[in-house]
Amino acid sequence: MPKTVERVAVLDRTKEPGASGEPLLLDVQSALYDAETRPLVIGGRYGLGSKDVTPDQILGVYSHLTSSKPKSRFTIGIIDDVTHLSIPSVGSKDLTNKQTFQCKFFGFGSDGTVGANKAAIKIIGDHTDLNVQGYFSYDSKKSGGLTISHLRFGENRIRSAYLISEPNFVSCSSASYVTQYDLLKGLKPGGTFLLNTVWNEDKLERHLPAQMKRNLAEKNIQFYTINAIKIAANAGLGRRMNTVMQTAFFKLTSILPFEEAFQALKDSAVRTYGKKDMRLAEKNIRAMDDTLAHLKKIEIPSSWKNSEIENVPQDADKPAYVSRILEPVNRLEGDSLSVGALIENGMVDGSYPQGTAAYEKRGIALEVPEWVSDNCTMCNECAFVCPHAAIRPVLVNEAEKEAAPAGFITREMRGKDGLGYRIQVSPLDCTGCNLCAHACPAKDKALVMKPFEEMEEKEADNWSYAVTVTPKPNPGKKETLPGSQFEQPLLEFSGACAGCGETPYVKLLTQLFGDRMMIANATGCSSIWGASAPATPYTVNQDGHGPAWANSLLEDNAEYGFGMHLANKTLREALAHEVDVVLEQNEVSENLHVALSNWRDGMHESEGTRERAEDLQLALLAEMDGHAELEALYAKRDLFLKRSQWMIGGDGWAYDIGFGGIDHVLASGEDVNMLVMDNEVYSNTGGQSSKATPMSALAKFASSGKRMGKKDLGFMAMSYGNVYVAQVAMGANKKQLMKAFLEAEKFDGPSLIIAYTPCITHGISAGMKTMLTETDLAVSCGYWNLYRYNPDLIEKGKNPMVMDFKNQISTSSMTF
Ligand SMILES: Cc1ncc(C[n+]2csc(CCOP(=O)(O)OP(=O)(O)O)c2C)c(N)n1
Ligand code: SF4
Ligand code: SF4
Ligand code: SF4
Repeated sequence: MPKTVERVAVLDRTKEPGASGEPLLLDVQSALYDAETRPLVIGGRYGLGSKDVTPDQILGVYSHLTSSKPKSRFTIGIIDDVTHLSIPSVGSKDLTNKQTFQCKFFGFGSDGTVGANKAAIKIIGDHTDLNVQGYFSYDSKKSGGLTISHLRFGENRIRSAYLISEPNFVSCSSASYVTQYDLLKGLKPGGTFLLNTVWNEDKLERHLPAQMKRNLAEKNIQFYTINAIKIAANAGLGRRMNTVMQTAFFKLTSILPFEEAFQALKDSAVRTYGKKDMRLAEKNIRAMDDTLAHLKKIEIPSSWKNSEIENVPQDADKPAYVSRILEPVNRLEGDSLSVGALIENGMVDGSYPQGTAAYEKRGIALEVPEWVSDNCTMCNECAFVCPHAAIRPVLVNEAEKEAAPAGFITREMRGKDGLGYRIQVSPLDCTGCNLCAHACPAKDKALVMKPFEEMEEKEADNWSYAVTVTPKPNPGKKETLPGSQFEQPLLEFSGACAGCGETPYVKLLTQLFGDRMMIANATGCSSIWGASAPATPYTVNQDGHGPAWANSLLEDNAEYGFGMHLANKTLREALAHEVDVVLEQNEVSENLHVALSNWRDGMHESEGTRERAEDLQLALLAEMDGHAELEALYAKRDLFLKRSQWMIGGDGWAYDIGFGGIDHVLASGEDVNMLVMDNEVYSNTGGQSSKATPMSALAKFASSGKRMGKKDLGFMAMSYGNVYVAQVAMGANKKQLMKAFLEAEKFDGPSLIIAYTPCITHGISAGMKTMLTETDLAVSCGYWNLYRYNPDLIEKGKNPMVMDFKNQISTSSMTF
């Protein structure tokens, strides 16, 4: 280090609460302690919360070092208006070489954009001497979320280790993004914007936001559209439109002579897909050929320069958290939120308000189901299977029918005077997975998939109205399939993949027990779709009751949930002791005595727990004034209800990484419930094999076929003798699934439910719309056995093992 150095700033990408400084800072300070010209050494934190570290932040550090009184501790990339440790920014700066061509691709998770961009980098790297760079950023949703690919190409070495802020080219795979993100932010004047859309000029005029129109016109942007979905679908590629967008990219940029790029793309398709199936390669080539004919240059009307930016009226009922935190984060403006804003919105302890996924309205479906009322048998199966709670039966009374929007037709609910029934979809929350339409058992289908735009126009008001009608008492029984669906799902609009096999199970649990559930969630897909910050899909009912949810780790989830259970149990036992004392003193009214005794007798019973808890609360309220002991009981009213303790997670948790804890907790004999969503791989990390992966299956880490057979977790648990164990499969037998959930929760001891769970990582050839059929095939070919092992039956002199599948195998395992 030159002797002339007077000041040093050390940057640590960590925060060490309680330490006198971060590790690298302390090391540098120690190393320079004996230096002759001991310079001033200050320490900063950077890149926390995965924040991008940009040139202006680093320039800010230099600038700060030269200030008269530099802070000894500081932070960059965060606006800290509470401890005031952040240092001022020097304003946005892109230091990337001007010759470097920068591109941003806004994709839709699993549409192939990221893969296509990786392929583009390879093509350009292979065919030119250009330097190439790619970085891929994702939101917290599973597939169907936002992906942004940042690509740089140039003759000079690329040293820009930060995201692109001033692109030459922007591509967008989803037209719904035009209102959600500032897609043109930083796009250079004269740059190119490519939009995948079905809109023609008239519709562009109607749908593009005014700010975007202004930018396009003022910056003289070269604007192109393409209907990539249609081209991909015509070529037999479903919604995988990456090939189309990639071809358009090479056509619109001159990074490579187009003919050369075109040939390279075709070669790449043959290399990538040809090995498995030459027909797939041919479909891709057909899509490429079609692209050129359909790429359309939009002449930007000069009037767009003066587009008037409308003032969108704010919804007064919207919680502050939604408008101040959720919406800016979802607009990709989260980095501009200050520490103070988080504190003001109640996020000091790291907890998030529930039910905020309902405000996201992602609009990611291409097609949405339309209800054909005359064909409907009111079976509620559609709502039962929907992974996103985007389709529901709605009940309306006469007055609500009168007040409903014109298109809100209803069917009469037989035997329920005047009650109208309707199946209502929320187009903006639907993912277009098709499961409901597939599951609809009506002879003439009562659900037909229709284009999103059409359904959004027809159904948006109907959905808005449906969520305002008063909740009605369940006209059926909550314990039956149709009846369960009249209960409000307390898990809705999660960020799981379209058609996910996991969420319908958990959604059903919330309909049965959600108002008193405590969930410990293992890390895995369910911890991601269960809490995709900033939105939370777990929600509350009209009384403010809903599941309490938390995620600890993959390896300790059973113990984590066990801790929740023991804490609750200990507190309730102490409360029971206090109740006993009051009962023994025998100085309360008969009414309160009955309420206390009922509560005491049934404190471990799920059935009727809410009624007993409410009765006791009311009885205490009536006579507690001036009675310290009664007031003390009332203060603990949160403990009156018997909680329903669940530990949930995937097979990676249950069979592998968290197995030791599961075994320990099952052996404890305590009253807890576990749900294992067995998709037979580690899905969240891309499909690695687990001990649940069946023999010979191909998975990551088992690329030549898994050598060992699948571990029998259910059998292991059954060997304890006092554990309730069930295997279930939603598409195969919904009634058996219901029975298993109800019995497990009722069982006064540990229970384990292993649920067969198709997943996008399985690569089901017909797509996730056949998710339920897959589970059915798994059962009917004898691969997945449905059973319930209920130790309670032993006491009744019965066989505890109930096989819920037919002896006869009806499907060949090859079909499965
Ligand atoms: C101890 C530990 N190892 C690895 C990981 C990385 N990891 C996060 S989620 C996950 C996959 C979990 O798979 P599974 O339990 O089957 O749930 P799924 O994602 O399939 O729902 C892994 C390996 C981790 N979080 N903790
Ligand atoms: S298409 Fe899928 S997400 Fe949409 S309502 Fe049907 S089941 Fe739900
Ligand atoms: S599954 Fe079909 S028949 Fe059943 S309620 Fe839904 S729309 Fe009606
Ligand atoms: S379990 Fe599979 S389908 Fe569900 S969110 Fe995870 S990856 Fe997607």
